[in-house]
Amino acid sequence: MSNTGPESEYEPLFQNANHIVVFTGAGISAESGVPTFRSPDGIWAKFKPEELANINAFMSNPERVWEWYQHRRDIVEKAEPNSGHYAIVELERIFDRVDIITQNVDGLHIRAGSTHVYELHGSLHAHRCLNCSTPYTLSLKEQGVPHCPSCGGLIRPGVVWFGEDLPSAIWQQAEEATRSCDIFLSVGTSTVVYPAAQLPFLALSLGKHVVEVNPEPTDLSRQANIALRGPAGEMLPKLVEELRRTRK
Ligand code: BJW
Ligand code: ZN
Repeated sequence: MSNTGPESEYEPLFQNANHIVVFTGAGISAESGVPTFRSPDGIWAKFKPEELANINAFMSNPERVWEWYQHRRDIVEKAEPNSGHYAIVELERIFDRVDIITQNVDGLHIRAGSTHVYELHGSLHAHRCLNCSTPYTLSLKEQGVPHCPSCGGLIRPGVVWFGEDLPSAIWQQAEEATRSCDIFLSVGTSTVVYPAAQLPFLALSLGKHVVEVNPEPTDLSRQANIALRGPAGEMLPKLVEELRRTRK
């Protein structure tokens, strides 16, 4: 079943649900001015992931990779959460348990005020030593790639690059939330990067109700119980409004 807007059709799905998981990707932050990865004007249209988002790229040209992340930090620091992020915060007034599993590294769910946020791919604001993994706090004055005060190793961005494992405790929490939820809401993700993309399919295999919000169809769309076609900043506030009206 697919849908073009939040109609009463989905009400029964949400009526008795207590626990909702919201799984997000770059699309939720698009309306905050943060570029997505795989859109025609997205990050991977301008840069090659193999040159920037893996450990070999960093090892062979740390300054270039660092500069690219600095540029992205600048964009994110100027950005504000949008109505989609705030609608997700509002879900906490409607459901007993709300878990946000995000692939995003921009920190906008946390800035919007969501309580339980699992950052599967790390954060643009976290850094650690490549050599000894000691966390590192970036200072504003710093130019170029910093070195670790403990061992002199290069400091790397605290994000998950291709070929790297996801942080295991966060992954386990995300999996547990997916296994125990009633509704799995997938928002603004192309659902192509694994293992994160396993989660909506795990939810489907366990018989959870899966709802997708995305202006474009994805690999998930045909299997989702409901696919809401439109931007998150419009569809999520409408969904929340409808839930407030119907779930008293
Ligand atoms: C809107 C909207 C609006 C627009 N409202 N919606 C073959 C070879 C090699 C590796 C692999 C392979 N097959 C599988 C792998 C593994 C690989 C993988 O999945 N690759 C596939 C791409 C093929 N995965 C990994 O490597 C992962 N690790 C791993 O598997 O470890 C085990 C292993 C060990 C050793 C060797 C191999 C494996 C790690 C994945 C890490 C992903 N990292 C990135 C970069 C993070 C750091 C950074 O930001 O720089 O994470 S890649 C990038 O993609 C980023 C995102 O989190 C991730 C997902 O993208 P997302 O969020 O879905 O964005 P888009 O742009 O794709 O989609 C946006 C969507 O929004 C679109 O659908 C729009 O329509 C929609 N949208 N506006 C709502 N307003
Ligand atoms: Zn170190």
